[in-house]
Amino acid sequence: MQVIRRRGWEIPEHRVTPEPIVLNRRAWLAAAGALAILPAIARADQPAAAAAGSAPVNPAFSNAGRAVTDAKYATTYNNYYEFGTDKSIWREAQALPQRPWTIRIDGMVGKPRTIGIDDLLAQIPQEERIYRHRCVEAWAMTVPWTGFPLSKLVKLADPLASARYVVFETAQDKSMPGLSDFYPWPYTEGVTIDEAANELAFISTGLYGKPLPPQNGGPIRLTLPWKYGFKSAKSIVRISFTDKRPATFWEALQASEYGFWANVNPAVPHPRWSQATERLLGTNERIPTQLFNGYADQVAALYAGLKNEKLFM
Ligand SMILES: Nc1nc2c(c(=O)[nH]1)N[C@H]1C(S)=C(S)[C@@H](COP(=O)(O)O)O[C@H]1N2
Ligand SMILES: [Mo]
Repeated sequence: MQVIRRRGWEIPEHRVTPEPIVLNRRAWLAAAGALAILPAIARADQPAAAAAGSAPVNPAFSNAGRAVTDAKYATTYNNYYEFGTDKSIWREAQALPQRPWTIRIDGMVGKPRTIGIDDLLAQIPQEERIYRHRCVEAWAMTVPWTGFPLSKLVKLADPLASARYVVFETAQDKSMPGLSDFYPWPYTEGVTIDEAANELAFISTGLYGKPLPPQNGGPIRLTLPWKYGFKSAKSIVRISFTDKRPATFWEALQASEYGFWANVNPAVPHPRWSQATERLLGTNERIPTQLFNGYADQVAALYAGLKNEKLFM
């Protein structure tokens, strides 16, 4: 990953968030939620609606304490190395087919299997959550994701009691020019079983009330708001359970810069830059970075027993 270079089209704007529009959308979503009490027969063909990315807002995550980033920035400024190392791969990423899409569930599970994404969406109710996102490169955004808690997917996968880590492997597709580069593909990330069980750990299938765009990791990605963004693996095709800590993509590439834990911490600089502040996409405002990206109350306890681990990078 490289140091931020400001692109011509990242013109600072005064207020990226058209708050009334966000509120209107929420009101609309609330109305859509009210429709959900219609008889089941009216919902029998809902997988299409679920796949469309809109779902009722979870009130516990309806306010991330920051203005929501304008969708045009979050969907056109992306890290997706399979498509190339610069931030403007969103057009190229449109070539990644979003259907059919299957996810292999294997390793230490009761019954290894492959599940189609629409099957999965039909089995787990969707909700919307507004989360802050902090890239290790010191840019940040605040966006509404649609999806479901990772814990629900773990439950469905039915891991053995001896499983200690959940490993996510992501797509390798012929539409991806970056796969010819020397990186240790496939992009792999992992969390502990305890991290996966945390309320904040989320699987995203939508963004801004629409299906998750390919450049943001469509059709299905991980979203871990207290960790640096590289942990949130995009376009997942395989979820494995294991008792050994996995070799993850960025750690394999450069362990001194991108560690397994990667919890956001303003006090631990990246070897090549400070992590004390972050730049908000859209406004380019620079604000202080918070420990665990401001989610310490929900996640700090996960790491209480790991004093000797290199926790934050
Ligand atoms: N498969 C895959 N997942 C990935 C990446 C990637 O290059 N490939 N980049 C990561 C990084 S560094 C960040 S910051 C986030 C960016 O997500 P966004 O483009 O939706 O903002 O995706 C993460 N997930
Ligand atoms: Mo990142």
